[in-house]
Amino acid sequence: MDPEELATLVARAREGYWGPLARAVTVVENSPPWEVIVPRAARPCHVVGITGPPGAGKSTLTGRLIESLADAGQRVAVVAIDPSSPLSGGAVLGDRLRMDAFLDGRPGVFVRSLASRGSHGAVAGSTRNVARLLELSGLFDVVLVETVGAGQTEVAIVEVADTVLLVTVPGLGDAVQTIKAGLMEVADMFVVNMADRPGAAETARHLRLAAGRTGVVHQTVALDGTGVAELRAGIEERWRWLQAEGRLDSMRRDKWGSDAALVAEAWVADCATSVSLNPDEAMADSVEKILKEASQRWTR
Ligand SMILES: Nc1nc2c(ncn2[C@@H]2O[C@H](COP(=O)(O)OP(=O)(O)OP(=O)(O)O)[C@@H](O)[C@H]2O)c(=O)[nH]1
Ligand SMILES: [Mg+2]
Repeated sequence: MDPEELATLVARAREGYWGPLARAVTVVENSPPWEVIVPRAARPCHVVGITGPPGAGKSTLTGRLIESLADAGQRVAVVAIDPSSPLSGGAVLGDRLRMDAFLDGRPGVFVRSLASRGSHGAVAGSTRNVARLLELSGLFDVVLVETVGAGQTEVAIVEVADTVLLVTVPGLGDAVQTIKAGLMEVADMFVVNMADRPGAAETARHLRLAAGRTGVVHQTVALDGTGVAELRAGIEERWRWLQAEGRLDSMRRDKWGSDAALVAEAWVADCATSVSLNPDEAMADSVEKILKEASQRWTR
């Protein structure tokens, strides 16, 4: 995308026009991550990734968090990644409805669903750019990114999130599953949602042990908002902690490197689709062909 066009849209958005902001988001969303350069924002905002197994209550909890943050005078942008699977396509509208239920008459809340078209790597990369764009607009204090399901997209969101919130539900099985998914290591805060169900305290204990830290496990009932104020306070506390002593800056620097690696990976995967390979040749030869194609097509 033309950087000037993006700058114009962002400038209009800064004047408080939701239309240009929505258009800029669409442009960035639809551009492969290697084609967009989102300039660094002068003022950082807290990017919070909300992830966890399907059906854990992420959208419901996100809605509650929006409400709680907006009540506290925070301006919030929300990005929800829609499932690309036709089986779960119905969740798209469901997500919107549950989120919109909290938006009536609340200025400063921008909610956007992104379709997860294309390869995982490209989608994750574009989503990271959308989060950066929302930060750049200067219109928000917090950007929430809800990712659906399990896998690459979910883990890749880590590269853009300052805080990763892992939402689980009561039951040892689920906790173990999330650990297996490798999310345990990347999560900064844990939520046992559906705490109205039996076993919530036990799951919280289990998570606390597995995480090896204390005080980072919250229990919520997203349905009625129980525990959400405490969760918001925890999120705000972490933001204050990150901003102290240059922690945020050094963390973002580290993540920038791994993000670049992911974008490069997505680029190579994209190029690989147009290379004809032969299963009889050595793997190294196939890899070389792909890398050659990728470097030939790279024109910046
Ligand atoms: N009992 C109970 N049900 C809840 C709670 N939070 C959410 N739910 C219900 O759980 C179901 C799934 O909630 P969602 O918010 O759609 O969960 P999700 O994690 O966003 O789901 P996906 O986006 O499909 O992965 C809905 O029917 C909610 O009403 C809770 O705290 N307690
Ligand atoms: Mg959801």
